[in-house]
Amino acid sequence: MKLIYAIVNNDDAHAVSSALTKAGYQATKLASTGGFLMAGNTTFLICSDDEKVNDIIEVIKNHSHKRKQYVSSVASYGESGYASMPAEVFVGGATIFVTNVERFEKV
Ligand code: 2BA
Repeated sequence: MKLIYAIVNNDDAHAVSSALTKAGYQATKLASTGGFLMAGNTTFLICSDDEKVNDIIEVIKNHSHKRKQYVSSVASYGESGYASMPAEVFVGGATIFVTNVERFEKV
């Protein structure tokens, strides 16, 4: 058994959630925050049989999109001061971790 953690953009969360349900996979959604952009994202927890992991990742991949986001960075000009300049970062599609599950129970 594996536990899949998938961090997706909030804008894709609904589509990912619907696609997982439609494909017959159970998932738990957690509201999360990216440590770099400090923006909200969604973390899915999905526990599944080993042989289904690739299919689940494919479902997530098909509904998660790459996007450009801007983060403000500060440039210093010595004594003449500072200027705030937006820097581009590419976020997503999905960041996925797969771990082993030692024990799984529903009691
Ligand atoms: P954030 O930490 O808010 O990162 C958003 C995007 O900012 C990242 O997109 C990446 O393009 C950029 N970024 C992050 N840290 C950076 C740094 N130190 N220098 C320059 N650019 C940086 P993604 O890589 O697609 O990550 C999207 C979200 O997935 C992240 O949001 C974070 O919540 C999660 N994530 C990504 N890698 C992770 C990891 N190794 N461990 C845990 N969570 C991770």
